[in-house]
Amino acid sequence: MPNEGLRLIRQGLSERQQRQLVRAILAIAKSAPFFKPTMPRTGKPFSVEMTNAGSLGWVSDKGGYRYQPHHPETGLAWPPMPKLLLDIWRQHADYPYLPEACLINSYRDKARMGSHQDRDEEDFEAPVLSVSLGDDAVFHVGGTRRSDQKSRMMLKSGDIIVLGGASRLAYHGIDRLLPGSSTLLPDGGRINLTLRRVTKPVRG
Ligand code: MD6
Ligand code: FE
Repeated sequence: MPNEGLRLIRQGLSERQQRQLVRAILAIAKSAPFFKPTMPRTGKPFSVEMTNAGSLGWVSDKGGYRYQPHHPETGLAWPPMPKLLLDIWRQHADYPYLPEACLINSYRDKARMGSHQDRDEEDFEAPVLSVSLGDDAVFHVGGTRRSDQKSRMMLKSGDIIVLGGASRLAYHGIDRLLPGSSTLLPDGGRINLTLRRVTKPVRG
């Protein structure tokens, strides 16, 4: 079956919840400012800016892709994960342990996200859950080989995607934004949040 384990929950967040999350993210960005990650080998900057919340955050630079407990520029611990996100995870992730990282990607204008797998976590049993806020974006998802056929869908503000099971290691990315399609964010653009369990839980 194509894309088994992929769930798209259209309008999984109410408008009120979306506004609440935007406020939480703006507060996070005050103590953990958005930074521009770079590609490990080439040093080429990403077209998105990133920051994180939670006990671990995803970063990329000359040292490679990794999770670390502190911001790469300020050296400070990442701000705590907003409670609303933990509630969303409990509701939709179908996984008994809480996420440790919330990667916050900020897109403006022509920013995009090349096709990739999320595979820097220790445990692929846990899904990755994503929340979209702001402008519409064209999302693509394929199989576990880069060359597999891709399907495309429009992600709108408030939509949730869960990549789990057979889709946990599916290639996916963002082709482009539809600038000006949402008024949610004060400066326009799009923010995507991805919630991840990073370490293997100690099962009792
Ligand atoms: C984005 N999303 O929507 C990029 N990763 O901006 C992702 O890279 C992603 O949507 C893992 C699971 C769901 C996703
Ligand atoms: Fe991803």
